[in-house]
Amino acid sequence: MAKERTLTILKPDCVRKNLIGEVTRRIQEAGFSIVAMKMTRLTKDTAGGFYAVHKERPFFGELVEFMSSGPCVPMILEKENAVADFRKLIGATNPAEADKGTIRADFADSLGENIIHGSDSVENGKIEAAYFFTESDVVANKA
Ligand code: FUP
Repeated sequence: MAKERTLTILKPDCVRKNLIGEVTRRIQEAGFSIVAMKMTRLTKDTAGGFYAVHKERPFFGELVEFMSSGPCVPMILEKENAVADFRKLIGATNPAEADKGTIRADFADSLGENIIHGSDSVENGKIEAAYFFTESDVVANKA
Protein backbone atom coordinates (compact mmCIF):
# COMPACT_ATOMS: atom_id res chain seq x y z
CA MET A 1 0.00 0.00 0.00
CA ALA A 2 1.30 3.49 -0.87
CA LYS A 3 2.25 6.00 1.81
CA GLU A 4 -0.27 8.74 2.44
CA ARG A 5 -0.19 12.01 4.32
CA THR A 6 -2.83 13.39 6.64
CA LEU A 7 -3.10 16.64 8.57
CA THR A 8 -3.81 16.63 12.27
CA ILE A 9 -4.27 19.45 14.76
CA LEU A 10 -3.86 18.97 18.49
CA LYS A 11 -6.61 21.46 19.32
CA PRO A 12 -6.51 24.20 22.00
CA ASP A 13 -8.17 21.91 24.60
CA CYS A 14 -5.42 19.32 24.04
CA VAL A 15 -2.76 21.98 24.66
CA ARG A 16 -4.60 23.40 27.73
CA LYS A 17 -4.90 19.94 29.28
CA ASN A 18 -1.15 19.32 28.89
CA LEU A 19 -1.84 16.38 26.61
CA ILE A 20 0.54 17.24 23.75
CA GLY A 21 3.02 14.60 24.91
CA GLU A 22 0.53 11.80 25.54
CA VAL A 23 -1.38 12.31 22.30
CA THR A 24 1.83 12.60 20.25
CA ARG A 25 3.09 9.39 21.90
CA ARG A 26 -0.05 7.54 20.82
CA ILE A 27 0.27 8.88 17.28
CA GLN A 28 3.87 7.69 17.03
CA GLU A 29 3.13 4.37 18.73
CA ALA A 30 0.47 3.76 16.06
CA GLY A 31 3.18 4.00 13.40
CA PHE A 32 2.72 7.51 12.04
CA SER A 33 5.81 9.52 11.11
CA ILE A 34 5.67 13.22 11.94
CA VAL A 35 7.00 15.01 8.84
CA ALA A 36 6.05 18.57 9.88
CA MET A 37 5.03 20.04 13.24
CA LYS A 38 4.65 23.44 14.91
CA MET A 39 2.83 25.29 17.67
CA THR A 40 0.73 28.21 16.48
CA ARG A 41 -2.46 30.10 17.22
CA LEU A 42 -5.20 30.42 14.63
CA THR A 43 -6.87 33.77 14.05
CA LYS A 44 -10.66 33.77 13.77
CA ASP A 45 -10.28 34.34 10.03
CA THR A 46 -7.95 31.38 9.56
CA ALA A 47 -10.09 29.12 11.76
CA GLY A 48 -13.16 30.19 9.78
CA GLY A 49 -11.38 29.40 6.51
CA PHE A 50 -10.22 26.02 7.76
CA TYR A 51 -13.79 25.06 8.68
CA ALA A 52 -15.48 26.97 5.81
CA VAL A 53 -17.44 23.83 4.90
CA HIS A 54 -19.40 24.33 8.16
CA LYS A 55 -20.03 28.08 7.63
CA GLU A 56 -23.81 27.76 7.56
CA ARG A 57 -24.04 25.36 10.51
CA PRO A 58 -25.33 26.61 13.89
CA PHE A 59 -22.14 25.60 15.69
CA PHE A 60 -19.80 27.51 13.33
CA GLY A 61 -19.38 30.56 15.61
CA GLU A 62 -18.49 28.44 18.64
CA LEU A 63 -16.15 26.31 16.55
CA VAL A 64 -14.23 29.38 15.33
CA GLU A 65 -14.11 30.83 18.88
CA PHE A 66 -12.76 27.56 20.25
CA MET A 67 -10.19 26.92 17.52
CA SER A 68 -8.79 30.45 17.94
CA SER A 69 -8.95 30.39 21.77
CA GLY A 70 -5.34 29.32 22.33
CA PRO A 71 -2.34 27.64 20.78
CA CYS A 72 -2.70 24.45 18.80
CA VAL A 73 -0.21 21.97 17.34
CA PRO A 74 -0.69 21.08 13.67
CA MET A 75 1.31 18.18 12.23
CA ILE A 76 1.61 16.45 8.89
CA LEU A 77 1.69 12.69 9.41
CA GLU A 78 2.84 10.01 7.01
CA LYS A 79 2.00 6.31 6.94
CA GLU A 80 0.44 3.72 4.66
CA ASN A 81 -3.33 4.27 4.66
CA ALA A 82 -2.78 7.32 6.89
CA VAL A 83 -6.16 9.03 6.45
CA ALA A 84 -8.37 6.08 7.40
CA ASP A 85 -6.00 4.69 10.04
CA PHE A 86 -5.72 8.07 11.73
CA ARG A 87 -9.47 8.56 11.89
CA LYS A 88 -9.68 5.12 13.52
CA LEU A 89 -7.04 6.14 16.08
CA ILE A 90 -8.83 9.37 17.05
CA GLY A 91 -12.40 7.97 17.07
CA ALA A 92 -15.77 9.48 16.16
CA THR A 93 -16.24 13.27 16.08
CA ASN A 94 -18.54 13.03 19.11
CA PRO A 95 -16.43 11.56 21.94
CA ALA A 96 -19.58 10.01 23.45
CA GLU A 97 -19.78 7.85 20.32
CA ALA A 98 -16.06 7.19 19.93
CA ASP A 99 -14.77 3.63 20.37
CA LYS A 100 -13.10 2.76 23.67
CA GLY A 101 -9.37 3.42 23.65
CA THR A 102 -9.50 6.09 20.94
CA ILE A 103 -7.95 9.50 21.60
CA ARG A 104 -11.28 11.33 21.61
CA ALA A 105 -12.97 8.70 23.84
CA ASP A 106 -10.15 8.93 26.35
CA PHE A 107 -9.54 12.70 26.44
CA ALA A 108 -12.32 14.78 24.85
CA ASP A 109 -15.05 16.47 26.89
CA SER A 110 -17.60 17.28 24.20
CA LEU A 111 -18.45 17.29 20.51
CA GLY A 112 -17.33 20.92 20.24
CA GLU A 113 -14.05 20.43 22.12
CA ASN A 114 -12.82 17.09 20.88
CA ILE A 115 -9.03 17.33 21.33
CA ILE A 116 -7.85 16.51 17.82
CA HIS A 117 -8.51 16.91 14.10
CA GLY A 118 -7.84 14.41 11.32
CA SER A 119 -8.31 14.99 7.59
CA ASP A 120 -11.14 13.07 5.93
CA SER A 121 -9.33 12.55 2.59
CA VAL A 122 -5.84 12.84 1.09
CA GLU A 123 -7.05 15.75 -1.05
CA ASN A 124 -8.48 17.68 1.92
CA GLY A 125 -5.33 16.86 3.89
CA LYS A 126 -3.28 18.71 1.27
CA ILE A 127 -5.58 21.73 1.37
CA GLU A 128 -5.55 21.73 5.20
CA ALA A 129 -1.77 21.32 5.41
CA ALA A 130 -1.37 24.47 3.31
CA TYR A 131 -2.98 26.48 6.17
CA PHE A 132 0.07 25.74 8.30
CA PHE A 133 3.01 24.53 6.23
CA THR A 134 4.86 25.07 2.98
CA GLU A 135 6.53 22.19 1.17
CA SER A 136 9.92 23.25 2.55
CA ASP A 137 8.63 22.69 6.13
CA VAL A 138 8.17 19.00 5.38
CA VAL A 139 11.17 16.90 6.28
CA ALA A 140 11.92 13.33 5.31
CA ASN A 141 11.49 11.29 8.48
CA LYS A 142 13.84 8.35 8.40
CA ALA A 143 13.20 7.25 11.99
P1 FUP B 1 -14.32 15.75 11.95
O1 FUP B 1 -14.21 15.35 10.51
O2 FUP B 1 -14.32 14.58 12.89
O3 FUP B 1 -13.35 16.82 12.35
O4 FUP B 1 -15.76 16.37 12.13
P2 FUP B 1 -16.57 17.49 11.34
O5 FUP B 1 -15.83 18.00 10.12
O6 FUP B 1 -17.95 16.97 11.14
O7 FUP B 1 -16.65 18.65 12.40
C1 FUP B 1 -15.57 19.54 12.62
C2 FUP B 1 -15.66 20.09 14.00
O8 FUP B 1 -16.87 20.82 14.16
C3 FUP B 1 -15.70 19.04 15.08
F1 FUP B 1 -14.46 18.62 15.42
C4 FUP B 1 -16.42 19.71 16.19
C5 FUP B 1 -17.34 20.67 15.49
N1 FUP B 1 -18.74 20.20 15.46
C6 FUP B 1 -19.62 20.70 16.40
O9 FUP B 1 -19.22 21.50 17.25
N2 FUP B 1 -20.92 20.28 16.36
C7 FUP B 1 -21.38 19.40 15.42
O10 FUP B 1 -22.57 19.07 15.43
C8 FUP B 1 -20.46 18.89 14.47
C9 FUP B 1 -19.17 19.32 14.51
